[in-house]
Amino acid sequence: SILRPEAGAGGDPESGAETLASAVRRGLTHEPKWLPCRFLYDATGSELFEQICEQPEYYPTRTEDAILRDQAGEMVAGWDEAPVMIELGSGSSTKTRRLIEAALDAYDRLHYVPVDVSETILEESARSLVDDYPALNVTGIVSDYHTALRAVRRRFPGPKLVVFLGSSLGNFDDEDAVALLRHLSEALGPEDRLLIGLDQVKDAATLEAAYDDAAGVTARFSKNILTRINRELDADFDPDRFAYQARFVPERHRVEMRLISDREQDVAIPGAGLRVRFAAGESIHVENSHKYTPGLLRDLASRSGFVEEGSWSDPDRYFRVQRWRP
Ligand code: AVJ
Repeated sequence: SILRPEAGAGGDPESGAETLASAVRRGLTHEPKWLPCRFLYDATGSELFEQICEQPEYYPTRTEDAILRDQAGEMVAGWDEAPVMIELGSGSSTKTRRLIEAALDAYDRLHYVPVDVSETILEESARSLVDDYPALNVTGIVSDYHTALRAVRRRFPGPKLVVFLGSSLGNFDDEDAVALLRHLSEALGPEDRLLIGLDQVKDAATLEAAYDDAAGVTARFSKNILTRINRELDADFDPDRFAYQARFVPERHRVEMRLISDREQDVAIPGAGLRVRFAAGESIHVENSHKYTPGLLRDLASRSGFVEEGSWSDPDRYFRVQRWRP
């Protein structure tokens, strides 16, 4: 079944409430120019992201999958009966199958609750999971993370294992990451756990290649935000007049992704009531992908009201999955 909880009053601007037009007005009149990365994921952007995951340079997806393949049993152990497994930003749930299978092995049955803003993705993944695992019960929640957490607390009183994989938290700035995780730690009870997967700091060349693959898929993914603004706000961006750049900034422990105007140019965005001037070399900051070390993870956990309980990595230490208790 599918739940559609109502968002709370007020709401923060990144929670899904802000329209593209308003984000474009806010971001492209700001100095330096920027756009919220969640607008990268329209149908084309989601398709391109799937292709990114298959690029040889983009190691996070396959590395996390290998960690789960080998160590999922330990990650889901420790309860007398199956905790409800809540997955934030479930996407297509492929890696989650490792955890679902481990939990079904350990507990024989499982209630899996994927949370995603896309109802289509939820429906598709719920259907194929239910077809494949007769002992699995699936309830999808269509909402942003904050709204979902409130709904989960009301509806599922028993022990919970919240799963937040794929380095999805990597898109959040430090303060926003702590705010989300703090909200989560406050929503969880003493029997509940968080399983979080985050990409790790490594040499700049490996990181920059992962975010600027030779086939140009990540560049197309980033430029798709301009195409989307053209389509939805009737703008006249020429994506070919922007170069794509990915830079690792060690002080900020993140890869920063930008589109850089290759000349001085004006862009009309009627749907946002805006004309925007770009100087030659001026950039739009479109995404950050934060990278962690074991020390940064410990800080993140403690600032968010969590304590580390388990930690699993790959032989190269490229990626890490941790289990935290509130
Ligand atoms: C979906 C946030 C995990 O940061 O690795 C990949 C997004 N952007 N390539 C990441 C992304 C460009 C991805 N996350």
